[in-house]
Amino acid sequence: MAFELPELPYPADSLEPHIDSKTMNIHHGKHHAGYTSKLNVAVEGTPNDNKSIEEILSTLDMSNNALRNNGGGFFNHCLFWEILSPNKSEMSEGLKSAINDSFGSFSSFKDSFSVAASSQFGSGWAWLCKHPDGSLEVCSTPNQDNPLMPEIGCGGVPILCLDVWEHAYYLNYQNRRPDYITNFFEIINWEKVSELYASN
Ligand code: MN3
Repeated sequence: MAFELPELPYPADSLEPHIDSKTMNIHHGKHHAGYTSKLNVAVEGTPNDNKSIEEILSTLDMSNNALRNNGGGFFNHCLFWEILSPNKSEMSEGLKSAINDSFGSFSSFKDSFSVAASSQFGSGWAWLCKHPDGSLEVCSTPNQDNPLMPEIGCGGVPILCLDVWEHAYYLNYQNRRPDYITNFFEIINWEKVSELYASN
């Protein structure tokens, strides 16, 4: 059962001016498509062949670089497209109070997430994760690693993420990663993040 590249849930130009359509098209159609097909090569004929991506990542042998990089790349981008939206939405009361309980305020959460995203050296991701007790944690990971993988040092289920690889922003922002991070907050699908908070 092969993994499939999901369609973008909105038109590629609809996140402009925050993320430009050329970046979206290359990012989804080339980068994410590449991770997807290489993931399929990495699982074909192995015991991982019929497992969900979450199961593959949570039981990953971290020395299996093909699976680590392409499985991570597949999962991370699937989540990333889902938690973006051209439409403004409100977060649930449940998520709002979890953010206040874990960070003190939305503004402290935003600062903490922005620092995680800006201080990740080189390529990687920033994450908001939910622990089993409902509390939230912000962290960052290098390359295509993510919090589902073993030995990552940040735990829980990821419910929000930001791709800080240069391919995610360089055409529009060049070296201005901080501006990309600021604008990311204009296009977060809080309804989806709230759904993920409630269901995980
Ligand atoms: Mn990417």
